[in-house]
Amino acid sequence: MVVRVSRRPGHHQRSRTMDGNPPKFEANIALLGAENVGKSALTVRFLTRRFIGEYGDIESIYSHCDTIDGREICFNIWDSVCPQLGIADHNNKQLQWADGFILVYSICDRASFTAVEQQVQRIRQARVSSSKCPVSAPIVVVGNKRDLRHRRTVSSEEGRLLALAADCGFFEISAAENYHGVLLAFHGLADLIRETRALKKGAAGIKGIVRSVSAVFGRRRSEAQD
Ligand SMILES: Nc1nc2c(ncn2[C@@H]2O[C@H](COP(=O)(O)OP(=O)(O)OP(=O)(O)O)[C@@H](O)[C@H]2O)c(=O)[nH]1
Ligand SMILES: [Mg+2]
Repeated sequence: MVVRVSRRPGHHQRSRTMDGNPPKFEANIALLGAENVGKSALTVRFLTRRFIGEYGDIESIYSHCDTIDGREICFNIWDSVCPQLGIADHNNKQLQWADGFILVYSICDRASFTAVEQQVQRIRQARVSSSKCPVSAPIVVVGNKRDLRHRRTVSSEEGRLLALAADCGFFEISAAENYHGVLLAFHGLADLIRETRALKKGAAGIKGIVRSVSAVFGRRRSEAQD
């Protein structure tokens, strides 16, 4: 397995805003899914707007900056290679690293849908058991290869229901046919990551207030006893 960090030309110039401040938002996104579902096709489409056709099997982490609603956002995208999914250590590394996940299946490959169902459970369980904060990492489920709907074995409803049941975003797209759907999936995940961070911050804020209030009242109580 090779993990290579590659940066797009111009990334360094764009990693700072015009007024010299660091980027407002940065997110680590891991793409997971069975073999041949189009993880690399999705990644390359998002990075270059192009569909090349064949992608090889190099596992990579790419950095990419973009502007959403006038705000700069930087993505680090881990395009994983399928066989690594079964290796616990590797999986854990990805779970620790990622702020959010894009889980990809092919609408023509039922086994790849089953793999996504299992991956959703794994991510939910890992985060709940390991994190002090009960907010789980956001997930977007992507049914790819929509252009091959005549060979479909997974209905749109099944994809939507899985996402609904596990509180994930859902998109059915074709990396081969167009860029827009791919863009929506990445930006949809960015929105969810932003919401999750706000929730965590809110929870930490409330904990902080409770701690301060307890400290003040604890002090008053001990002063009253003196
Ligand atoms: N028709 C069609 N083919 C696609 C689409 N996306 C990817 N493919 C093709 O599916 C094959 C696998 O695509 P990859 O992007 O390499 O899949 P992957 O999930 O990265 O595969 P591994 O890295 O081997 O796990 C390639 O031949 C792609 O051209 C799509 O939306 N429609
Ligand atoms: Mg690949």
